[in-house]
Amino acid sequence: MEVGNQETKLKENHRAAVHGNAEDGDDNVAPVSATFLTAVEPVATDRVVLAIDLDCFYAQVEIVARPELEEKPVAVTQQHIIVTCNYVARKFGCRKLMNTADAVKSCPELILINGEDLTRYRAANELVHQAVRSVCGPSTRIEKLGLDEFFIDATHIVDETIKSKSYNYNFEGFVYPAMDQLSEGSTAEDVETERALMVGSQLASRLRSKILEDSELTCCAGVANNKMLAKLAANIHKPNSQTSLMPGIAGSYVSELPLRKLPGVGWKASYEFRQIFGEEVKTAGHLRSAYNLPQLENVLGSKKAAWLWDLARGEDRTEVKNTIATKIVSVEDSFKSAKTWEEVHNLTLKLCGELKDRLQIDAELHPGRRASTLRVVFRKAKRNRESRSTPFPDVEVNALQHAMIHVLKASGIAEPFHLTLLGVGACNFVNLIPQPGTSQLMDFFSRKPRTRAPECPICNRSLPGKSNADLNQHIDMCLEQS
Ligand code: TTP
Ligand code: MG
Repeated sequence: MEVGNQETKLKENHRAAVHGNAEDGDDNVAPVSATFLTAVEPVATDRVVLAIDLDCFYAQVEIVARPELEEKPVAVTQQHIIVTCNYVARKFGCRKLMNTADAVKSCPELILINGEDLTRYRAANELVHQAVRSVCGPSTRIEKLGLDEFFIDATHIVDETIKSKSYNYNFEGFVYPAMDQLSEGSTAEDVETERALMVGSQLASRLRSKILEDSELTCCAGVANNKMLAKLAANIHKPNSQTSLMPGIAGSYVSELPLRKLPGVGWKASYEFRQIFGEEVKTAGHLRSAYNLPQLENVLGSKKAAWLWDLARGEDRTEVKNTIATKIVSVEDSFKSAKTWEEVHNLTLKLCGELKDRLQIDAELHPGRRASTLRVVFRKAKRNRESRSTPFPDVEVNALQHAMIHVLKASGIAEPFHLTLLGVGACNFVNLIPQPGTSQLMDFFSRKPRTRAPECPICNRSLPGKSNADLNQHIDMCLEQS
């Protein structure tokens, strides 16, 4: 069971020993906490990274579409290979990348589904991505790896949650190592790190619930101080679970792993390592006892040696890359009623200031992209929300506000108002950084953004040849539905 003795013990331990009480307003960290007897070389702990890995992804997508398959063994095939199978089939010995004939031999009841058309899996991936984005907000780095894995740099969310004291004193899901391997006596820094991971585990739990709610898909999550450890942590308890990996134990946990199991070490590299290091060097621990960094550099060259050396110690400084751009950056505010232009003026000023801040963050996350459309949303009294768009002005508060008010006036809004919601957003981003070998290079030199059909920022559909009014109507419809 996921929430068991281990968690209860941790709750008690943390409540009693780690941080005092969130409500008592005491920021001081208690000096005594849980730490690990077997700790070796602690890893850098300044970040909180989450890894999300969907369970038997293609098989789950198929089962969601055909719920009658849920209790049955199901495998998805591509060219006579099982690319994945559900956990019912795994109980019968079916495995990923097994030959279909062998899989059927070990499980004659196995239901085979052709998974060569990826459309459904891509759509499910997008749903999951939207769910992750909606929980983490627009300024969080989210990196997509393949169709079923995501890394999230949760550092700033965790920091803010701790600052606002809006967290509980319990880890969600499993913690590695189990409580009986913990002992007393850690530094204030360890306590801070544990607290950050604990808050990260609560975020991971919210993410998993949201993913399930929006896509009906279960997943595993790992919570740790870097990408590599988060990915390893996600694999500790499968399926439909989450695990937080404590930094004190990370080095010794990684030591036990065969080199092939280190994230990023494929078959080719592990074969090469066997040739170079010999049969005795099976695990990361073996490697660390047999070589030091300069020796490793001698045999692998400096770049590869540095990479493997870090991996073998559970260290990973690589950033979570923001591979998925948000389609719309927006802010909105609802209120009882705004009745005058003066009130609208103040509200729009505030919103445009916030939008500018968000766009500055967006510019850091996606250097070179620029919004081409400003979208204004409003609601009159209890009516449905309406939206209008206009070409995007400068990213300056006054220019944004001027454009926003212009749009509101043009939409026929006039005193006496009864506005209950106002919002403003930037969308239809175009990339001004040239992609070598594409027509964008020419666009860049002529300083013009690439022209393309406008896209609905909600459903992402391309809407060529639509008038502004049609576009607005389409987006309103999507907003309503979403
Ligand atoms: P994985 O995450 O490796 O596996 P999984 O999600 O099916 O199962 P698990 O519960 O162990 O995480 O791969 C994700 C999807 O990628 C998988 O559902 C099918 C597809 N896939 C391929 O297309 N080719 C492959 O070689 C593998 C391993 C997976
Ligand atoms: Mg998976």
